Amino acid sequence: MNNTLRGADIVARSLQRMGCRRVFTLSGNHIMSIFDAALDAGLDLVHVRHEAAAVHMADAHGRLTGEAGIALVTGGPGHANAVGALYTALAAESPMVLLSGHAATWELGRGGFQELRQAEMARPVTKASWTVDKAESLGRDIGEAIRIARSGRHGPVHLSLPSDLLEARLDESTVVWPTSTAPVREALGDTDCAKILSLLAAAERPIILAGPQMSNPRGRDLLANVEAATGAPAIVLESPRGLADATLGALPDVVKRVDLVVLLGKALDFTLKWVGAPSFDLGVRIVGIDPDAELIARAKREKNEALVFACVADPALAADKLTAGAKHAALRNSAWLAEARRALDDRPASWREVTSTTAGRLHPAEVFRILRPLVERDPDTILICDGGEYAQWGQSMLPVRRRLINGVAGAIGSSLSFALAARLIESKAPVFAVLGDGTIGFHLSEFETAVRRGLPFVAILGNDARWNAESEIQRRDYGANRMHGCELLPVRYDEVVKALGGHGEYVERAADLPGAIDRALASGKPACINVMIESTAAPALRLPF
Ligand SMILES: Cc1ncc(C[n+]2csc(CCOP(=O)(O)OP(=O)(O)O)c2C)c(N)n1
Ligand SMILES: [Mg+2]
Repeated sequence: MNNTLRGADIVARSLQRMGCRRVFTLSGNHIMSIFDAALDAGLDLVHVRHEAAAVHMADAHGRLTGEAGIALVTGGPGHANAVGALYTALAAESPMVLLSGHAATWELGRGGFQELRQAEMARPVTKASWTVDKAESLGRDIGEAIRIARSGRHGPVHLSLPSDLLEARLDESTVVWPTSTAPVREALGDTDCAKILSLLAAAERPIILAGPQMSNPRGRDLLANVEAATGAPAIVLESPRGLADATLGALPDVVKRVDLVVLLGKALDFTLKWVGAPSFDLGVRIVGIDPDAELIARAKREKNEALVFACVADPALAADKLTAGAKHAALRNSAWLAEARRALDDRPASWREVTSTTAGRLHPAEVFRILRPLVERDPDTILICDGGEYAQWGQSMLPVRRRLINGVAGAIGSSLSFALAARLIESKAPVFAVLGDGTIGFHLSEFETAVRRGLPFVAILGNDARWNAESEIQRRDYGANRMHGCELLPVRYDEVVKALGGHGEYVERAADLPGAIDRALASGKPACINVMIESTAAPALRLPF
């Protein structure tokens, strides 16, 4: 048998051919053949401590690069652990592929080792999910999965790989290798563009709301351009707190007054209160631009004639075309734009002075006043925000171009995995992760992965010894005397990180924080600055400041 290949070699070589050299993974019986094949294909296996972390890392890779991130896990329980994290990637519109080992085809229905209906399990949290049925088509299916992940509205795709197909040997001439992965991107038509620009021109107080896919620096640049050209403030809604996300300042006051909403790849959903009263004016009109015809149809059902125009188009291509078209039409509404921008970007003057009222604890605003010049020092800095109330202060006070948040899914716990993946992409600029003490527990052991791989980042942990976001709900809805089940211990997470081989700092006074951050950055290690904070509700910004 000359020129024979294992199925596993086809998988590894296909990934290499597609330019996916880095694979986030955790070992397991079903996939050891791929680990072996990775040696010859030159794949870099970043192996982690929990399958969900591998998915979060592939998600971060997808969001930061626009290329598909790849996660590889074993079958059964490994796959089950990974699936939860796909929910975050789906809601964040992140292009990534989860490859899972799988019981051999001859075992199925017979009580095979770790047998599980994996593709069905992943289907609700992916754009597409299937089990490869022939060793010959492993390569083609991987190419197809990557293409789907990067087409239309980006998102995760799952492939299950039965172990007998991975171990099968076949003649190289029978292999179907992946071909072009050019993603499908629908352009905005000339007539549609003209129609949308005329609606924008006729509006007095328009706004453009973009979806998570536009949250990368390129998307943000396109939005800045379309905003400047049309006079309509253009913002990304990427948080489960939606209009009320602290990043967006007094957006709730702005949207109350808008007369036209242009949804630019933004699903009409709970995050924007379905563009309904009382959050929006009853007479508001809506334009929908979306890569997904089904979401346009859903918006039509929801809004009827208030949806005055809708079309299928890629949001980035549409933003570019609207910008070019608006320049010619000289559309501008500068007074409205200036007013809206102030509401979105200004912060209360009192935040410059606010300090903690509890000895030995900082107010979150003190932490982020100190951190702000450090995130602004290098334009390539990557900021990651994750968790409840404390991280909302960070999102509100740290304007950066490169930012990852846990996203519309509202699932906490991804930030350490994100930080590690971010450092693999950005070799020089600082990577900061802002997270709460509840949140850090989900994937604390990824500090070991980061130490092992030599991937420095600085976690700025806000430790209030509680799941405060939920405590705040209890205080608000049930009363201060009914707050229970959300307390944690004031753990020395900095010591845990030291034990895992990283750098740890413990801070109880604002004056000690700058030095701690400097030492953490200088250590060249993955670091955790354990900042004791007072429990503080997320900021709710309403005009006038
Ligand atoms: C996976 C997941 N589990 C639970 C929740 C509910 N939840 C949201 S914020 C939060 C508290 C986070 O606590 P911490 O990280 O300490 O931040 P804090 O609110 O205390 O600042 C919880 C439990 C969630 N969003 N996602
Ligand atoms: Mg907390």
